[in-house]
Amino acid sequence: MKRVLLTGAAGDVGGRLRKLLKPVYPELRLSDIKTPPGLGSDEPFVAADLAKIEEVEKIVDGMEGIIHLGGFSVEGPWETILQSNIIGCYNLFEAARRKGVKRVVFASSNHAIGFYPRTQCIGTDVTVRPDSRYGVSKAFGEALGALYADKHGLRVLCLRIGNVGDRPIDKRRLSIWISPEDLVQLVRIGLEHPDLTYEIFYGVSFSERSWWDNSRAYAYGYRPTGRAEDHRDAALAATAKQPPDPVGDFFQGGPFCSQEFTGDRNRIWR
Ligand code: 15L
Repeated sequence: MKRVLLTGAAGDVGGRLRKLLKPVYPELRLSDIKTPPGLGSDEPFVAADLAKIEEVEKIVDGMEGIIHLGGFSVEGPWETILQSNIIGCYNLFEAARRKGVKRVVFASSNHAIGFYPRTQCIGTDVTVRPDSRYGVSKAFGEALGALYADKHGLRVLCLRIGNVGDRPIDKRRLSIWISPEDLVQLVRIGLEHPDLTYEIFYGVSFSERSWWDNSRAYAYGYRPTGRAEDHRDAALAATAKQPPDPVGDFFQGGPFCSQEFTGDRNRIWR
């Protein structure tokens, strides 16, 4: 695998991946709607609006693999989610098919399953329970990936990413944090593993507090090096300063669940 495209290269996660992946894929092509900060002369960049398929076809042309981080990365108004994450994601998979791309690693999110309670450990085979329009768009992307894998033979890995950072920043993130290095490990499984056809993994480092059974990732050789519990004291201290959030603190998706919430928590899960 040589010719790899990274969408969403101007974002925080894109910026981290771009640096870590360059030694692995020296020809890495970057794309985003805006120019990434500090672009090097050895970093080919092609701007594209994901909502315009002609532009997406140009960025995927000649690529063997795609890491698709592009789109809107938090909850937003429907029109924003529709253009960036629904139409944009469709354009990405459809352009990949038209241009003969072999593999796509799709950045899904924990918010596709955010309305599971923290008391439950779930695998990747559960019914999706999105906690936001954003989470719905990630569930849509996972379904689209399955369609293109089953119908067109694209190899697709969906990563339900928890929270990427140098360390877990609060109690919730102790359960869902992933180090950038561990994310690279998962991305490389998606781009290189010979047996992969379609899979969903959780994008999470090692955590004793995990809410997720990530055995599918381990079966493909994933061996996380990040250990959330090493950062426990600072993360718990940060949460102790935050106001209580009865809905967000109960569900895996945290504040994405409590935002705009008008339901009855006890009717969803007891
Ligand atoms: C996500 O999916 C977001 O992209 C990221 O900004 C964080 O909010 C993360 O989830 C999280 O749940 O912490």
